[in-house]
This record gives sequence, C-alpha cells and structure tokens, in this order.
Amino acid sequence: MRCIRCLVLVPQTRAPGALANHLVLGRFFGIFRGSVVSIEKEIQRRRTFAIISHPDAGKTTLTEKLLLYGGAVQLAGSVTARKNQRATTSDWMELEKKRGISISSTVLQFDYDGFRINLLDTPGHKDFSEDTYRVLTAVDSVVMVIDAGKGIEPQTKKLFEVCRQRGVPIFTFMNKCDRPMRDPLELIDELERVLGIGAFPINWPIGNGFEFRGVFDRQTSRMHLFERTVGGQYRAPVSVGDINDPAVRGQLDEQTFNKTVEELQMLETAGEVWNDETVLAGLSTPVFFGSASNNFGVQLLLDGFLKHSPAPKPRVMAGTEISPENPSFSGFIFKIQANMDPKHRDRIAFIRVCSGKFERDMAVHHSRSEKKVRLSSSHKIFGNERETVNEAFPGDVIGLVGHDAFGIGDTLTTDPKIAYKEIPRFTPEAFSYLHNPNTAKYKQFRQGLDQLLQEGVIQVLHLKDAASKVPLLAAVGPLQFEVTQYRLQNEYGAESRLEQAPWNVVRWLPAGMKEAELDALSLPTGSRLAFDNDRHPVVLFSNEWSANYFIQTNKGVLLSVLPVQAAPE
Ligand SMILES: Nc1nc2c(ncn2[C@@H]2O[C@H](COP(=O)(O)OP(=O)(O)OP(=O)(O)O)[C@@H](O)[C@H]2O)c(=O)[nH]1
Ligand SMILES: [Mg+2]
Repeated sequence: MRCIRCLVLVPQTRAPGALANHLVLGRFFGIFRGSVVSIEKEIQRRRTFAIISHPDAGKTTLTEKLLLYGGAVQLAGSVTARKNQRATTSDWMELEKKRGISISSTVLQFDYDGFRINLLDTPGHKDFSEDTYRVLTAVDSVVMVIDAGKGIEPQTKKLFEVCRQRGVPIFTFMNKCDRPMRDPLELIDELERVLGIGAFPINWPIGNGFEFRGVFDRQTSRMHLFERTVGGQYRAPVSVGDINDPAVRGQLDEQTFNKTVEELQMLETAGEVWNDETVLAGLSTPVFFGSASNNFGVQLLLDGFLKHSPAPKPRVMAGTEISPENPSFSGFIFKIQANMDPKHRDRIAFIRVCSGKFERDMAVHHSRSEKKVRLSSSHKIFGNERETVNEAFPGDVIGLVGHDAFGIGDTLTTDPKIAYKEIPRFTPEAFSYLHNPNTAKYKQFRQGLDQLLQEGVIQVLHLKDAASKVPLLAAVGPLQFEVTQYRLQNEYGAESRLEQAPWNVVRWLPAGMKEAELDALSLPTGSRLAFDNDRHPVVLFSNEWSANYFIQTNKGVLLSVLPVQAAPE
C-alpha cells in the first residue's frame, strides 16, 4: 500500500492502522523538519531596506528605477511627471503628486533574483522625519542617496546618525552624476570626514556632468558605459568591457581616460580596503555612483546591494535577543495609513515581521489591548496596491486591515512575553489651533482628525481648564499642518482653518503628577499647562528662556523633552 501523501510504501503486513500512524508521524516530523529548513531559507532571502536622504536627492526616482530593474514595473514613473505621463508608484498620494515631494513613506514588496525585497521609500523633508525615523526601526539596512553635486546635506547627516546609533548597515548611492558633480575623491573624503565612516567605492564614475559616460566596476575591473534613453524610462543600454578594451577606450577622450585610470590607482593604493564585517556593523559604506533619472548605475547598485546587504538579524527586546528563527511569530506596527485606495476607504496597519512565520487567520496577542486578535485580512503592499498574503516571514512588511485598536508601536505575537519598544517619538516645535469652520461637517472633521492622529501625521494637546474645545495641534514642522488640512478636505470632505498658537516649546512633566501638584506650579507669563493624548502633563512655553525660568522657579520639578516612558530604548 502506498502512502497518498509522500508515496512511500507502507507494508501491508503491518498492524492495522499502520497507514494512519505513518501519516500522522510523517506529517509531524516531515512538516516540522520542512518548516525549519524553509523558514531559514525564507529569512536568508529577505532584504528589507529603506532609501534615505536630504530632500530632493532622488530617493523616489531611485526607488522607481530599482522597481524597473527589479522587474516589478515595466515603465518607471517620473517624479516630475507631466500630464498623461505615468506618475510614480512610490509617491501615490494626491498631495505628493501635486507637490512632487514625498510626504509619507511607501512600502514596496517584490521578488528579484531569488530575493524577496521589502523596499521603503521615505520622505526627506525634516517636517516628516517622524515617519522616516519610524521606518528606520523596521529595516535591516539603508541606501543613502547623495546628490553628487551637493555632497552631504544636513538631513542626510541626521538620518545617518540615527542609522549609526542603531548599527544599521549603510549603502551609499552618489546620484545625479549626469549633472556637474563634485570631485568624486572629495565626495569620498567627505563621507569619511563628515560622517566618520569608512567609504569603499564599489564603482567609480567616468566623466562628469554632461560628459558622464558610465562607471568602472572595481570588483570585476570592467567598464560599464551607458547611453541616455528618453526620459530614462527604460533600462539603459550597457556595454561592458575591460578598461583597456579598445572598444571601450575608443569611446572616451584621452583626458577622461587618463583621469579615471589615475583616480583608480589612487584608490587602490590609498583607499579603504573592503571588509564585509565593517559594512555589516555600519562602520563602513560601499559607494556606488550613477544617475537614477538616467538609469546609470542602478543595476550595479541593486546587484551589489543584494550581494552584500544583510538578511534579518535578531532584535533586542528589553535586553533579550529575539532571533528571526524563534518559532513564535512576532512583529511590531511602525506605520498606519488610511484611505490608501479610494475604492477601499479603510486603514492599513503596517507590521514588520521579526520572528516566526505569519499565517493568515492566525490568532495573536495584541500588546496594547492585551487581547487575542485574529489576523484575517493581511496584504502584500506595493505602493497603494495590495494583494492578499497568506504567509509572511521575518523581514517582511505586511499590511493588516480591519483593526481599529491597532496603534503605532504595538506588538503582535503568539508569545505574549515578547513586546518590542522600537518606535521613537519627537518633540513638537510648532503649535496651531485647528478650527472647524463648518459646523454641519463636525462629524467628518472629528473622524478625519482622529484618524490622522492615530496615523501619527500630527499630535494633539489638550489645554488644562480649556475654555474651548478647538483642538490644539502639535507638529515637528509646519508642513504637517498643511498635510493634515489637505487630507481632511480630500479624504473626509472637511474644511479646516489654522490659527497659530502662541507657544514654541513643549516640555513633559513627570507622569502621574496630581491635579493639586499641577495647580501648585509657578508658571512664567504666557505659558500653559496641557496634557498629551495619553494624559501626560506638559507645559507649553513661548520660548526656551521661559522654560529655563520655570526650572529655576520650580525646584525639584523635572522637565523632559519627551514623555519618559515613550523614549526610544
Ligand atoms: N539630473 C538629474 N536629476 C535627477 C536625478 N535623480 C533625480 N532627479 C531629479 O531630482 C528631483 C527630486 O527627485 P525625487 O526622486 O523626488 O527626490 P526625493 O529624494 O524622493 O525627494 P523627497 O522625497 O521629497 O525628499 C526630481 O526633479 C528628479 O527628476 C538624476 O540622476 N539626475
Ligand atoms: Mg521622494
């Protein structure tokens, strides 16, 4: 008799029930062994990374081109898309298309060359840095884009520092080589000097600006010469050859050829030596040159990145390491976004899977509510498109729909002892009242605002003993107010009016201060007591000077820039 599952012969002479036993045991051991092997294999082929930089360096353009080279789209969209042209997959939000800037991070999952890639495009503007920093908690490495004409800009430096603190490996893409760029040796030197990181150029630019002809791959000693394609929409044609190949040499003028050869020699003798360990520890960065809009060097970046970047690593939770192979499923929510698809007006919670295997319909422990929830609506995300996903592995970012109780930072797990504390909070620096000018639309106004608060688009404060119920919004930067107003109108049909509030500084008081203790505080003129959304008391000041004066006049009362419990580990 042959087993119907694995086709092994089960002798007829065996005791009754032999086939049934064989099936039960076989299933247990077979699946167990199979699942361990397959989960390890699945983890090893995951690459989860973010693209970061100062505004306008070309993150979204590079994202589009990585999708093009990764085979995830046939035609790359343009950030500067005119009418009738295809818009980017990454900047899908109405306001992003209108403004040509990224406002919110985008998740794009696709397969390429045996890898499962989870790519996150982030906004560069500092007013949206909360969103970008949350994304950095969810990735295993980053691609840092630098405008080769400008070098390291302030926001790149800040983001780099966050990556370094977290020990995230960094890959560098020197973009816009098709435009006049700074001397490449100087750019490398700047990485080492300003960021204090070793820089190893994997490839080297040939020519500069309009004369930019391609790159020399130092690992294979081959030239990659490029031709411009219309709008950089299709893969750029590539001709590959050794530096002394007459066909290659013939395409370069004497001066460009000599300069390239000399620079390469200098790198060989005086440059950084390749070291996988320092790259993985975030202490040195592989550097790629190219031009995203012209598709120059994108394939080399993608292949080089996949070759050297890490698969998901263990996560540290309250001093304990949770390895991705841990059999318990666990992950945390780092982003919430509503109304991504006008056809489905719902909200998606984005979870980064950290350990174990996710299976659709599984029941998990939700840290905030301490309840069991069933995850039945799970999606693979590609920009604003989604597709049901039945299983996911560590490294994957998936979207969960239909759970209003989920908040940013929540852990979902089959082992309630696991609770990640990954999400950083930022101190607001801009404060405004948000009025609802149309009382007939109060419901839409409130519903929209509550949703945007839950997404972390903006924060809200509640003045102590307030005379009016007008929400007081708090933001890291004023563009967040603009996004709030735009989305209220666009997604909820609710008008709003901003009124600047008279404060510029907020400080948190010790949690749990009693009403009487709060009333006993001596407040400088113009300052006010308020509560954040978790009912932690804060003081609003007109300036730093006033905050310092408060410290002098209220001895023993500690002020902090963030609620102490919510500070990142
Ligand atoms: N000349 C040239 N322009 C480029 C290149 N890459 C991007 N750009 C242009 O640079 C501008 C900004 O590009 P984006 O991709 O939106 O930049 P970003 O970093 O995503 O910007 P934010 O998300 O708003 O921070 C656009 O006009 C692009 O067309 C390039 O290689 N060469
Ligand atoms: Mg962008």
